[in-house]
Amino acid sequence: MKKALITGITGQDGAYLAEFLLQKGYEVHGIKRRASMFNTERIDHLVKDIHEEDVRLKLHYGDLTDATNLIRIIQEVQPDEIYNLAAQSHVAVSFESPEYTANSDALGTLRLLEAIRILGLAKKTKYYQASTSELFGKVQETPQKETTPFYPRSPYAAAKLYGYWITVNYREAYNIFACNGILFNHESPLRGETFVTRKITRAVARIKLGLQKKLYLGNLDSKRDWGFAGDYVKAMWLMLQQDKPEDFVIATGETYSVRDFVELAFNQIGIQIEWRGQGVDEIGVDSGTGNVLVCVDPRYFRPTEVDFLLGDPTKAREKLGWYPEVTINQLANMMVEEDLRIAKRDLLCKNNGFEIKNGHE
Ligand code: NDP
Ligand code: GDR
Repeated sequence: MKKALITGITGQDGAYLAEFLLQKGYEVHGIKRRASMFNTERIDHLVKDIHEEDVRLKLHYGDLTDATNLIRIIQEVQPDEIYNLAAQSHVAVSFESPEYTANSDALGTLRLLEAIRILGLAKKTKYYQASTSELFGKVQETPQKETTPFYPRSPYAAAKLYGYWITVNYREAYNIFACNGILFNHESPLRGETFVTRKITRAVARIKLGLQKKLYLGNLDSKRDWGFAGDYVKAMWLMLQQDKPEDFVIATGETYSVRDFVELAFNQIGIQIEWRGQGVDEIGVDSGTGNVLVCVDPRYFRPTEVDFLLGDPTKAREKLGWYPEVTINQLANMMVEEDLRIAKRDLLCKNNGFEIKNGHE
């Protein structure tokens, strides 16, 4: 039985990848951080009681900032494949915590690769690095492909740039089977609530049920190539099944603005959004009732923005046989449906006197 180790298993991609690898018959090990509350909600359905037999998903406490801990876990597990998905993954937050972001996202990558080398696993353990379309940053060429020059525009992207190149370097220097997946934005009902698509679909559901009045957003003009996370984790696995390690762009080849996604999401509940005004005064109005549903709040603007992302997944299609299956409309639909289910539960609780935690940004 093959063994995989996933860092960031409690995140969106970790949850989809763990499920995918378990279905493929892997023994899956995951690294989770110690938190003051339970933090395994996304994978609870996959975790068996540890006292049962045939437990194929095992969790270890750890952190990408702690090298000795990573070495111990890798030594114990002896994985055939490591998927490094852990990161401080929020671009806006990286401007607030740049040093921590560099420590976990840049040096964390180095720590894992060094662990493979120190433990003599260079021939055995294949390594996947969660690289990102944020590397392209300021537009140099469109659509963006494996050979497009990088121009990072945030502490997050700069940290991931180090992660990208140190992965290439360990591949070339020590013959480690190491691949960068340069993944464009991918979303799902499991997406963190502070990323823009989920923030939008969650607001749409809560507005529909009367739990929220308005949605406040930052830059409505930026364009992203949004795919479905469930499709993208398959590409991660495919990269590690090739004869030789290479880097791949994973994208849909279509791009939409934040404004477009707002319209799409409200369409799912039968509301047409009409835009009025400009810049910070722009508002999104329900064309049926005239109610203002969307406002711009400059606090969500970033010091430097990535304006336009559009990926060219030709190499992945030709070499991995990978292509995205879920369209942007299906994606918006599945996210709004799930957020409606959650909002209905919240409303039921509220109507029965239980206050629901709403989180803060
Ligand atoms: P999430 O933010 O949903 O998940 C991040 C995971 O990393 C969580 O499990 C989190 O743990 C864990 N983590 C954060 N910091 C540390 C640390 N210091 N030590 C150990 N674990 C840590 O991200 P996604 O699932 O969306 O993304 C997965 C990876 O892919 C990330 O590296 C991201 O940067 C990258 N990426 C994502 C894209 C996307 O569109 N989703 C596109 C391109 C790249 P906890 O649950 O405790 O917070
Ligand atoms: P991104 O995703 O920065 O592309 O990084 P995010 O969803 O945070 O932002 C996308 C675009 O939407 C604009 N925006 C807002 N963003 C957020 N979060 N909140 C808002 O209110 C808002 N209003 C407008 C942003 O300015 C931006 O232009 C994601 C992460 O998953 C990274 O880890 C990953 O590497 C990249 O995708 C590819």
